[in-house]
Amino acid sequence: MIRHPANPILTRKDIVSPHPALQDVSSVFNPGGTLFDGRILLLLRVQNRARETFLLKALSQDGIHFIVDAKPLPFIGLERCPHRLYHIYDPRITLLDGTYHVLCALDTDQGCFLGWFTTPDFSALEFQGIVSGPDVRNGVLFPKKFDGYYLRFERPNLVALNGGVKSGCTIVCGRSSDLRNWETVAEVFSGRPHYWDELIGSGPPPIKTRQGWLHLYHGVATHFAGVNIYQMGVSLQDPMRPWLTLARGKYNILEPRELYELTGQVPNVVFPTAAIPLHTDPDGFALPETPILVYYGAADTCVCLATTSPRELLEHCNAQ
Ligand code: BMA
Repeated sequence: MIRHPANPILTRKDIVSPHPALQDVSSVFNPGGTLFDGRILLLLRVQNRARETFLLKALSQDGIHFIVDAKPLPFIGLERCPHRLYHIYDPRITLLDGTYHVLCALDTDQGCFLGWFTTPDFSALEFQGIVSGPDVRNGVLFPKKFDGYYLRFERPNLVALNGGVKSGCTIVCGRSSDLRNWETVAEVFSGRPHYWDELIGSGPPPIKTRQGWLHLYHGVATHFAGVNIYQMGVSLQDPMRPWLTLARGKYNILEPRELYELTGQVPNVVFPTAAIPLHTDPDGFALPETPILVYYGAADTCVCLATTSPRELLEHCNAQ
């Protein structure tokens, strides 16, 4: 992965808004991303000094310089949510059947759920419902159907960390015929205790290549007591049955090294949430040498960009 020299490409200073809750915000990180109308669109997670969370849309021609909306993206239909909502965050965007689908984590008193939102044009996000049981995060939807089913990867939070926060060490694959009711098909893979990816969760929605689905994920090394290290890794998933793992890199492909990754609101974090291949063939497969723009949250404080290509990611999957 090559870090962009302009990193961090978005910081709290880029949030300029007349909105009273968006004055002098604390952080902007973990953005969802997609191509939209010939441009790169990011949905930024913005946290203010009351520790409230907002999603702001940002658009760019070159993927580096962004124009950020002055107002938070409105939500439609949140009154249908049966639980009190504290935070809607870490959006993952998938274009499917002509609609943009956004899966977010929802913090409630009953736990963290996956929330499903849709939009045709990013003027607002329409809440479609809670689409998981409690204690699930990192939901990523595949951009096509498989044998009549929609598929997603998700990460149940079954591990209690210090301080009671729940995390997880196994990514599972769910399927659904209506995007609303989901059942687990299979485990995808688990964390590797004692190594870089002890706890894991999917990053951006997987990228379609001729070899299979390139799947970026985050791994957490917890064995340094208080200091969790969030890194990025890659696996290759079967083209037709993506819960099958064809290859998984032994090494992380990005780890906190730069100051903006090492220090901040949560130190030692690189957390990928968007990966955009710039060129695909007519069947939607990413071209082997096309740049992939990977957007990640650094130290839960700012947004960074690293680039790679399908060929390089495939090499990393097979590195032993
Ligand atoms: C994870 C999520 C992310 C966050 C990361 C590092 O569990 O909460 O939103 O970026 O921890 O703090």
